[in-house]
Amino acid sequence: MSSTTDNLTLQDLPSASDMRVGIVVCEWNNSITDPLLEATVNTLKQYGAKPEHIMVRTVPGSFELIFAANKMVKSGLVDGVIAIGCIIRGDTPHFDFIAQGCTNGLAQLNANGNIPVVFGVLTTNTLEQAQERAGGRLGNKGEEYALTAIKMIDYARSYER
Ligand code: DLZ
Repeated sequence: MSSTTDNLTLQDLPSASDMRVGIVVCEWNNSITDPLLEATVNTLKQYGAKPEHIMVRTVPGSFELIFAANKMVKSGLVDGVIAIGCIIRGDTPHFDFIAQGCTNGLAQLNANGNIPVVFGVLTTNTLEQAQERAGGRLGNKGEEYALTAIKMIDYARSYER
């Protein structure tokens, strides 16, 4: 089974003990988004985040992540936002529109907001591919989302120090 350390270095990772992290998670494909959320929260705690500093909000689908993440960014309540969703290709072009809209929307937020937005959206051809990345053969991407948030919050703070 692969792990986050295959993709990310854990060297010099800062403590998350003073970080407030917002998570927006989708109801769609919740058999995937639930384990992604769980791994994200557990990893944040493992690196020192206080449970009371982790704000979790739920939205219907990945298209709603844009609005919800934007609200969180502007709230001033958190230092970084993780958007978690899972879009699985179906028989119609809907997949492409939602995946593209969601990706572009979150990318815009990430580029233009004052705090980082982590793209925790799986886009897969099959449910099986998503399962492999949500606690299956390829690990749980939620760990990567948490570590990325910690790294990016620290990066943002480097401009304030
Ligand atoms: C409509 C739809 C479809 C077909 N597939 C997904 C999906 O695979 N993953 C997901 O997160 N959401 C999906 N949705 C719902 C849309 O994201 C959105 O909630 C609706 O279009 C209403 O805006």
